[in-house]
Amino acid sequence: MPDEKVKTRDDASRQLLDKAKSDGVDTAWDRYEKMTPQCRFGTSGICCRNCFMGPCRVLEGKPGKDRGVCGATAGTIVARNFARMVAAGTAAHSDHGRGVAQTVLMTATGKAKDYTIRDAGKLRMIADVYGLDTSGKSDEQIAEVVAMTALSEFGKMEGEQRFLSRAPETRQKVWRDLGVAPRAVDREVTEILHRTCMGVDQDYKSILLAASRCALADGWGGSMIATELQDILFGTPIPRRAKANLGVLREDTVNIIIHGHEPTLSEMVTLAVQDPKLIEKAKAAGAEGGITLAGMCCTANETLMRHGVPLAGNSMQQELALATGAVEAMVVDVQCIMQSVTQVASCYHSKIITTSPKARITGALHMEFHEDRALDIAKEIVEVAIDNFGNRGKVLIPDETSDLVVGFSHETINYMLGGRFRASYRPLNDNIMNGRIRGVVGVVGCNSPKSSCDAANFELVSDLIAHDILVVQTGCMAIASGKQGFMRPEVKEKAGPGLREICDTVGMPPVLHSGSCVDNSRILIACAEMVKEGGLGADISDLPVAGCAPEWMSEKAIAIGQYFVASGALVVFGVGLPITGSQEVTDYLTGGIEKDLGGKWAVEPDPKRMAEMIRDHVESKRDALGINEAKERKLFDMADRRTLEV
Ligand code: SF4
Ligand code: MSK
Repeated sequence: MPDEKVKTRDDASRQLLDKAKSDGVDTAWDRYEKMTPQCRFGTSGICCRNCFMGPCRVLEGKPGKDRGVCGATAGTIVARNFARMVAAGTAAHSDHGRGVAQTVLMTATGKAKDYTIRDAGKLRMIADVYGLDTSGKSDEQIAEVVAMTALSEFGKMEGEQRFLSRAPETRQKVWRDLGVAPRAVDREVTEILHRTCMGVDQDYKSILLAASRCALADGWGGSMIATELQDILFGTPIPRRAKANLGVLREDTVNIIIHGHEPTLSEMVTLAVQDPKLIEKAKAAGAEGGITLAGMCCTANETLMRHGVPLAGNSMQQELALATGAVEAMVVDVQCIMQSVTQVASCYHSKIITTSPKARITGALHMEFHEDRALDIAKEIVEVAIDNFGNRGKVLIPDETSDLVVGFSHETINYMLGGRFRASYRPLNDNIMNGRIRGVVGVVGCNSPKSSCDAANFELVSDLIAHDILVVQTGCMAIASGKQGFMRPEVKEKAGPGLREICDTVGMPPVLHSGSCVDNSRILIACAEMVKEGGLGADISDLPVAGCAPEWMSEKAIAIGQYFVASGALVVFGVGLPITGSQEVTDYLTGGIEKDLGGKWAVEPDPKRMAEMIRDHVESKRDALGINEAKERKLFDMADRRTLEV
């Protein structure tokens, strides 16, 4: 087993790994060790248990072992498993989006009194995208119709996802010509489950095209609905300063961690911890500093972007936060919550509070959240944490925090680059065209015990900004960069000369925090806007952009990767991809799909080589656009001057 230094690059995590060990607490790293070597049929995607004639584990190219009991080939099995991961990821993001739409509807109709419409401008913009008539209507009236329209996107009988209209027209045509323009979100998820049932779709390419359609229903459907309607309800993020890492917890306060994904509850907890009565109660319980609220995973990103709530950490720090012994309550909703949190919490005094009707954990305290009495429930949760303060034992809070500036929504980038009166992507496009910025790369996704946590992010981001590539981040990799100090404007000193000059002029860091996992849809919109602004080709596939997830683990990451590939981007994953059991699937996803959709997958576990691969891709796109040709300075003669229009 690797030592602590190899397990994680993060100092705070290393201190707590030592503490967990001396406290006799098992973490994901320990369990990973016990699981290794992991099953190669599973890691290469060739284990099928889609019916009970199996399970079947096939070996491509091994006569007699190369087909399942039903005759399914490795290609079919790998494609089916991949498509099911896409469907699961799409379902997770999209169910999140549906929940937000329901909250907007309840707010608009007065059934969720603790919420309000915070971004009326975005509300009207989305109404416009949906083609709704807003004249003479109040915000609440518009919000009701927008929410109903968004909800219909999940189960409508006819038509395509309405947000596809936000993509460049060339891209929309690619999707329609190939038959992958997504219809209702639920239909795409259901259809994948049907197609991959025993004895249905048995052509790897057909399955993978359906997976693309399903993934697009996530990126340009469910996730985009989540992002846009959250902005309407909670406000579109703007730049603000914050702090990151486990050092944000305090010995003299009641510490509450909000963990998961959906901000409907965490917004209310953010309000509840500001209640003077609850602060007094915490002080009376012996917490002289009051209450500290900190975030974990994507809930952290949501409340960080909108309120500056400090980041406790990313996915692999959830058990370590509890090992501080300083967490009175970890309040969780859905997604990326390890079942082990109750086990770790039982070694300390921490309470794990589950809140979603969809997600219970054996051993946790369940305090179900309902939007109609949102703030009251949030206050009850905070009271449970305060009452638990007296049970605290010995604590170890690492003295590790980093400053960061966050809140770079697509609108903010637009505004920062173009200014209030001419907000546009023109300056970004111009600076890409003149070469000061070589390209834009999204570094996103989870972390995992399969690689040294946060290490690949550090190598990759350092390399990309040093080579004048603007980095945009979401999810747990955004948190990694926050902890590593990449999101301070001063980091421009580590950027190449061109990017540094832009950062100086605009006053932004070279690494932009753009939000949570569903907020990858902000990156789709940014790409679409870059195309529409002009000068960088006619499609997203022409742009010098790429996406990568160096430490991914969740099915949601596969859905995100596939919707970026299907939108025309190169997507590079570290740690592996469960497709290697079939050469034809691997060849298609890492090559042939580019002809169909303009994007493709690549796998590269080494972050240095991943950076090189991405830079080569960015430069090849620049070459194809003709913007790498050195432009000679031309002195105009009289004939030239006559041709100039004045
Ligand atoms: Fe085996 Fe075919 Fe059943 Fe899969 S669907 S478990 S390959 S028999
Ligand atoms: S939280 S999906 S571990 S990024 Fe969105 Fe982090 Fe990955 Fe969960």
